[in-house]
Amino acid sequence: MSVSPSSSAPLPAAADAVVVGAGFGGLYALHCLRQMGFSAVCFEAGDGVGGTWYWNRYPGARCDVESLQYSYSFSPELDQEWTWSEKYAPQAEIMAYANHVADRFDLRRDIRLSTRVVSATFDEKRALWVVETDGGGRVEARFCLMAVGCLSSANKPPFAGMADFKGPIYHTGEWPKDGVDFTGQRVAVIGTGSSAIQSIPLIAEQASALTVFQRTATYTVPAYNAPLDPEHVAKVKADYPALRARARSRPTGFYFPINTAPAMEATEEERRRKYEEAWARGGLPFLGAFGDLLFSKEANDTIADFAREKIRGIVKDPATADLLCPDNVFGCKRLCVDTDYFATYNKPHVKLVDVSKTPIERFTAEGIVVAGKTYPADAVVCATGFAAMTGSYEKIRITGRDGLTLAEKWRAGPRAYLGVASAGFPNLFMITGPGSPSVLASMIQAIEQHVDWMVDLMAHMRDVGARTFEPRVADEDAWVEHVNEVSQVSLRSTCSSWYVGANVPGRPRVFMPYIGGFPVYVQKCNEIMDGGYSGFVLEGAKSGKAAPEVRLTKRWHVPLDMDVISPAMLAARRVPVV
Ligand code: N01
Repeated sequence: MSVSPSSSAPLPAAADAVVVGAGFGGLYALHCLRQMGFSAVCFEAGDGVGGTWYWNRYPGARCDVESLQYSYSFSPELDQEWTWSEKYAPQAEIMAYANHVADRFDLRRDIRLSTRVVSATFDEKRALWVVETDGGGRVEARFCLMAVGCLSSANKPPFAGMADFKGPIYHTGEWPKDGVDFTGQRVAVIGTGSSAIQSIPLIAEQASALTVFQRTATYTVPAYNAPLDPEHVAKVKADYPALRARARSRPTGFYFPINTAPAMEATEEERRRKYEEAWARGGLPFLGAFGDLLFSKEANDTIADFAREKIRGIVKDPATADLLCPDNVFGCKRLCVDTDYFATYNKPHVKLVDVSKTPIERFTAEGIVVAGKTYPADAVVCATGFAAMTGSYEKIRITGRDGLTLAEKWRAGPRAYLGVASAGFPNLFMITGPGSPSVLASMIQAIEQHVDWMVDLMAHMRDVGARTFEPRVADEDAWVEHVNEVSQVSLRSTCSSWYVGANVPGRPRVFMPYIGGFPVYVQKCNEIMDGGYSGFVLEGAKSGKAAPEVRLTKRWHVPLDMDVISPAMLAARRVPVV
């Protein structure tokens, strides 16, 4: 892969905007800012672009939204010229795509790699953000766009005795650039979330012994990943805009068949047929087999029973199969998508250790101790996930009005209006921040919608001469309450997942993403924009200002797909989000 170097020119003292992070959010933000005539500097801690895909290089890492939709939709030319090789693109190909985008849109000249932002401080008098980096760099900017990612800050549980362990300890979210060869080694994997489920089958192919430490069993659906059929790709490309438009009107921002009928209105035979059909298609759309699976426990029990039956049908040892069968709500934690995950436990050198009741006691030089027994290992893989949604904000000292830090403001849980901005922090944007659909939508579409909306707001502020924008506290409070209220309707709020911050001890328990449906959220953003940014204070705006001009956001002004988001569903806040 040939890449042009990022900027080595002297850092400008000032820019219209600082972008923090050069993942998919940061890259698109840079592109849009340029398009609208704003100058920008983007800082990236990694030595390459790609964000979470840069760091998550563990074996088997790949997207689980189909590649033809897990990609930017803003450029018809890009859609035509890029060709994905597999149904679910592997990490290396997603990285190649991110690098291609950086080159094709000439983004690198504004990106500073290997540079971590350590603080962002709002200077109230001058209405400027002062952004400082670990290398001593400093830039002042009117706007700060946080493109720090939702799942980027690794969760590293501090197991006792880790320093004593004689072998290497890896985290899936900070995988070594040159890869790891486990051939002939005894490997321990801690965790059974998406990262573990993708990596375990491949680690098992190399390792001489593999021990998996499971705290919570996981539901996972087969990926049936395969090379993409060129005819299918050509068909999609012949009418790509139509697919993109359909995706935009769907609850998750990507398109797949959804059956909105309630599960309990079907007969047992009909339900089974639907589940079998959906299982045969595989992937996240399995949860779209019926419309009420995340709203009715009775309905959910039927899909959970079906999934447990599948596990028992694959795993030969009944005791291991029992341990692998989750007993919580199906899809409550993020559903996983796998290739040969359960079958891996049929291999004689793969063992599962239950740490749900007897947690990992400690590491020793030789391995990992559970209930007084040492499980020997030459290497340990922590597939222990992320401090989701807010973890990357916590790593930067962000100080707003009156010296208030974001960490202090968010101590009891994140508070942000629409998940795009937080009162007390003027001119600070949060791309896919807490309170927006973010991780419950196809991430790249969620990013694009946010960035389009944000840059349109910046352009409007320029039109009307506003110095700052900031949410009104009352509107922010009402939004946070709404996000919480909508989450209560879904069974997803009922378990200890990273959606509620429960995977990291000590974090406040708050359902962080907006679960009311991506297009419903987009409509709300559009309404707020069309209403002259109601809910926001635009300080310094000239009176008699014109209505905001809809620029980049135009493509998000699409009607809801009433086949899957009916008025009744909207009234009951039961929009099926898989
Ligand atoms: O992290 P996770 P992940 N002792 O939090 C366990 C996205 N993603 O990196 O469930 C023992 O899901 C923890 O146990 P428990 C996707 O959105 C996407 O796998 O908390 N175990 C759990 O089993 C995903 O949901 C892809 O009880 C401990 C595991 O570690 C999100 O990222 C691929 C422990 C962590 O699972 C996070 O996935 C990968 C402890 N002290 C990730 N602490 C795609 O396919 C934690 N665990 C696109």
